Amino acid sequence: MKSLKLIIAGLDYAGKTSSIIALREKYNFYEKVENLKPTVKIEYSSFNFLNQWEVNIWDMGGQEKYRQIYLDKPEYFADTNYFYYYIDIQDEKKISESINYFEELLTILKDFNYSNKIIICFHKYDPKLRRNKDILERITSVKKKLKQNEHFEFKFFRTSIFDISTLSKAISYSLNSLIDFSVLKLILKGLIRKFNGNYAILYTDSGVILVDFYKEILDSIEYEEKVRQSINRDLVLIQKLKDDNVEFNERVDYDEEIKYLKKYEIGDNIFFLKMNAPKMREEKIQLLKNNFQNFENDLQEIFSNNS
Ligand SMILES: Nc1nc2c(ncn2[C@@H]2O[C@H](COP(=O)(O)OP(=O)(O)OP(=O)(O)O)[C@@H](O)[C@H]2O)c(=O)[nH]1
Ligand SMILES: [Mg+2]
Repeated sequence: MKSLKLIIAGLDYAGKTSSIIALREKYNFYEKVENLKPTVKIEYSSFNFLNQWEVNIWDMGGQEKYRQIYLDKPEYFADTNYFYYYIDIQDEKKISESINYFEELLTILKDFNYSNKIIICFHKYDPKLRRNKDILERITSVKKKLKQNEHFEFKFFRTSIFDISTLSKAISYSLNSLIDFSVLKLILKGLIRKFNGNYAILYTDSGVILVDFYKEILDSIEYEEKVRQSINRDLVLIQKLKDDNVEFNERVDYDEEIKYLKKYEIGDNIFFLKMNAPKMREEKIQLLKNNFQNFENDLQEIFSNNS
């Protein structure tokens, strides 16, 4: 297996360790997170991605005394594959300190020729704050202050432990670029067209989003909210199936729309494909299931070429 180094940095209390726990557990983690102590220096954990990569996570405790240690010894940042920077968007008082620290780290990353995008998470962007004017203005103003230069490209996310889909999207952004999924993306697009679907998402059994495709809808705030909630339900379900070791093959929900989730086992990997579509006749549902069945071959092809 290939090793990857993923760093998560930011000031103390930004929510780094909480996010790692929330992403790993997906439900019933709130108590654990509420009582978290500050991370002492660096906490290491690792994560197997598709049985091909061992992703080593460096959760860099952000208290001042630890930051000083890292800045004095930049080697900590050598050979970083993915760099995530957390900014607590609720804490206005610490924003400028956070930007300063970020800029010091950028200098170090530049010296080590860090080459991927820098991922910036505006964290604690909780669902109830989504239309909060102060927070939105703060995000805009921080973005302006962060100096993008010829060395780096930034990618921004708004994340919260109260919406796991936001965390999954942030981490998936890096991981799903490791494999070329363009063929699968086209297939999902085709499925959406054929069944007039709203969206189709391919997950790993640890909740990484490998490929997703959304039908474009103009009324996007409401639509986005619906998609987020749907992804959160999928992520919790997929995690529970794993935690409780439940036999599962497929599931169709007939609400006001059809929701179809199917599990695939390809070699040692487990995947789930989800599609939401408007109500359809029984024959069409059967056709949808046949199409999902065929998708197994497409997965097989991608993963036999990549292993
Ligand atoms: N409202 C809100 N609170 C959060 C969120 N994420 C984390 N927190 C809270 O923020 C506090 C600090 O979180 P930690 O994960 O310990 O922060 P950290 O960045 O790891 O801090 P250090 O280890 O000192 O660097 C915890 O009490 C969490 O409950 C979030 O998305 N929203
Ligand atoms: Mg921590």
